[in-house]
Amino acid sequence: MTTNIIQLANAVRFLSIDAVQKANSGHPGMPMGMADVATVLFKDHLRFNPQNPSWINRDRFILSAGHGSMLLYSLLYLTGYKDFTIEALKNFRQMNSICAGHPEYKKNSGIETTTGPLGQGLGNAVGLAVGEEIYRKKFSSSIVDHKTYAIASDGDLMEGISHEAMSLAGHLKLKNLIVFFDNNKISIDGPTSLSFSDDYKKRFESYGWNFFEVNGHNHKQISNAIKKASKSKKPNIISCKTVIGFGSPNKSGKASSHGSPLGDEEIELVRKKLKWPHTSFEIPIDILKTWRKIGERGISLEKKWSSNLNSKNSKIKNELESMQKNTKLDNLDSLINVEKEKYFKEKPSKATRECSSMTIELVTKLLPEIIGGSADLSGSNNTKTKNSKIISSNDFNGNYIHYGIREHGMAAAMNGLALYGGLIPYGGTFLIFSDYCKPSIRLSALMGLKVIYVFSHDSIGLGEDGPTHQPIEQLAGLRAIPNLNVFRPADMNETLECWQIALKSKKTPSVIALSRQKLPYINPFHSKESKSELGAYVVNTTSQNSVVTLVASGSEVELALQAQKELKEINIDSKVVSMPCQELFNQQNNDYKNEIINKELPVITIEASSVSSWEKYSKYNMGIETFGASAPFKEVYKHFNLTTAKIVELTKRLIKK
Ligand SMILES: Cc1ncc(C[n+]2csc(CCOP(=O)(O)OP(=O)(O)O)c2C)c(N)n1
Repeated sequence: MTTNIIQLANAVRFLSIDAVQKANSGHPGMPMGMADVATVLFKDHLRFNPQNPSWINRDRFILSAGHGSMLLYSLLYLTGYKDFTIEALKNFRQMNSICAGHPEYKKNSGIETTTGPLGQGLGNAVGLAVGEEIYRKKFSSSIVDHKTYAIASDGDLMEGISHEAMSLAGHLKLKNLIVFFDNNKISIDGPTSLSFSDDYKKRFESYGWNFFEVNGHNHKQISNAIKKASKSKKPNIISCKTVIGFGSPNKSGKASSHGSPLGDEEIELVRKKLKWPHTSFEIPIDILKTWRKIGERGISLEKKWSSNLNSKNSKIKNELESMQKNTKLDNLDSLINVEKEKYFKEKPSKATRECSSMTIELVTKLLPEIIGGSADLSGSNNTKTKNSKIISSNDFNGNYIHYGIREHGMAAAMNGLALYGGLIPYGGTFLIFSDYCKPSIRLSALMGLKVIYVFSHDSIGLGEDGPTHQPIEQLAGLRAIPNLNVFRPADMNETLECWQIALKSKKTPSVIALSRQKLPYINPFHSKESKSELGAYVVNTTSQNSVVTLVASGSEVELALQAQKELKEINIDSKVVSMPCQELFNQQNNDYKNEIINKELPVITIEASSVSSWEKYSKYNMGIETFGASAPFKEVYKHFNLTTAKIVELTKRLIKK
């Protein structure tokens, strides 16, 4: 241990202490405890370039224990990331500050992912490490060969998601993944012994990880463990025995340092104890210079890397660029249009999960950067196609991951894949189990990532599996998430269009809910323009003077169209609207919205699901407000009064005929 490195670590500690104190809120204990580990990592191991935070071959650094955000912000400031000025640090936790309470992903800033919900960062790190393997395989280790580092706390490792994520990483032998476990044995309620007695070593080794143990305040031990981990053939976890609130005479080793400012008096005592005589936010120039030099090393690292890349065949360089920027997406529209035209002629009656499969097969031919998968429901979600090539521990030259029954881990890993750069992940399970992915879906939306969730078996239409498997409130719950497009296509045409929108979407993740049961082709006219892009459109009107509007999504569009026929037989004219995406419809101008849903006439909405997300369009909502039932699907529909007879009956009542 040289004095210098202790001072470097203390700079991280005191910036964290001071920022939390100034904000009068935050978590000083974790950054104080992990400052040594982070300093060794950034000083001697991490490859990064603050001048270009998006350099594709940088090592990724994920702070899964997001509550320790000041650790990250201090490091980004000290090493010279331009968004992280001393002023920004002083604005910790204030409105619009880059130094938010928990790290919030911002492209090109140095914050690789949004963390705070414990365990998510670890799941992201697994996805990022898979991303690295995929890129390395495609472009060779002379172009892509970097590590993914993460810091995980007791809380991260207690969360269920950590089991899924780490088990998957072990299975895939993600050797470039190195996790530091902040083993301070303290969480909010007190010592972790209150609730936890797992044997970590056995646990991690059984996943197929290397387990190292170091004193997290011993720089040499930390560095040696990183060196060993760097050469391994498996994922690595370095358990760092640390003291939370290190340096605080009265609060170190105690839960009291976890989540509140230390207080002025205690801070003075820490300054004395750690021999840091400087004022609040003051970093002596020599220490700052040393840190900045560490950051500057990245410039030459990247330069060297670039000249190596430039010396290669230009085809490789172009491919790398094309993959990162998804340039092949430019050809998507024409590809989709050809298919739309073809199916307009064929008018296939198919379950939309099959339509989705046909679309996936099509688009994966064009876009090698699409990385699919399923949580053990490939055949049911129809996510695996003839173009799917399995990714395994000995072959990352594929585009499909068997995630196993690990929905939460899958969703978090997909966020990591999307964050990697250029990769477009999609992953499947039943809509009912979207609940198992929900915390990660929320983060896809919060971060604005292009992640595509393929959720089949989207209603009581799945039939005999019964209420445990029949989603009721899931669509409404997903629609309540800001910045998430929830698609529920009705036929092949809409499925193609929904996939097209999802793939082109820049900052919004997508859910595509798909039927298990066969549905008719409902698209009445061929148009190159995407109708689904408007969120809703008129499928059929029996007269310009329709007296009722029937609005439905997915499988219930068929029901609405049948009811329309029956209404016509008794001289009631109606308009049927398909609404594959409420979020996109809500974004249209008022003229269009009024044209589609004329509120002067009765509007009936029909969806085999909770009605709560439809009440904004109408008072008359046909749906399901209880759990489902176990029976053949047509009977279940009848049981819940989702029938044409009931639509006709309600219409008659509303128009008083
Ligand atoms: C999913 C989730 N549950 C609960 C919390 C609230 N929370 C924040 S930190 C924390 C645990 C703190 O213990 P640890 O992870 O050991 O962090 P340390 O005390 O070492 O900083 C909890 C429960 C959270 N952020 N995420």
